[in-house]
Order: sequence, then structure tokens, then C-alpha cells
Amino acid sequence: MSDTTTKPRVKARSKVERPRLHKVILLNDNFTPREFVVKVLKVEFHLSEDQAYRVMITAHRRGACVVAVFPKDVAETKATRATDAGKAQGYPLRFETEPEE
Ligand code: TYC
Repeated sequence: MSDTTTKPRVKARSKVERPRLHKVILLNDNFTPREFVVKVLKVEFHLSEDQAYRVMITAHRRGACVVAVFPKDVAETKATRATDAGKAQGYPLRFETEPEE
């Protein structure tokens, strides 16, 4: 007979924290043409025409609008690319990022 004892194993639940997502926020300005904002939203964020128009018009009316949420590095890369697309045409279009609550 074996003299090994069997201990009850309580599996420790490791609390794996998921990395917080970051919002990409579109900011309004008085110069960038509406159609250009819609185009950037479609190309950089893969929004449909309808989604892009709604985001653009919300930013236009309220000053800012959340475009989407992503892991931090993706949010920052997309915000930079979209801001640079405006800059390349001489527009002051801005996208910022901030952590989700
Ligand atoms: N306000 C701009 C205009 O009237 C259009 C615009 C909308 C610009 C949203 C930026 O995030 C923006 N031409």
C-alpha cells in the first residue's frame, strides 16, 4: 500500500488583469472639411459611410466624439496616423487617446 497522502488541491485563481483599453477621440476644429473627416474615419478606422458621418457630426456639434476603443499601442498608432493624414493636407484635424475608465 502506498503511503503517499493526497492533499486537496485548491487551484489558486490567478487574477489576470486585462490591459485597459484606450479611446480614440476625434476633436472638432473650424477648418477641416466635413467630407475629409469622414474619409479619414473610413480609411483609418474602417467605419462605414454612415458610421463615419455620425461620428464626424457628433464631434462637429459637441466638440469631440469617441471613434473606437483599442489596446493602448493600437489606439496611439491609429490616432497618430489619422492626425498625420490631416496634417499632410494642411488641416488641423486632431485625434487624441485616453484610457477607458
Ligand atoms: N467643424 C468642421 C467644419 O465645419 C468639420 C469638422 C467636423 C472638423 C468634425 C473636425 O472633428 C471634426 N468644416
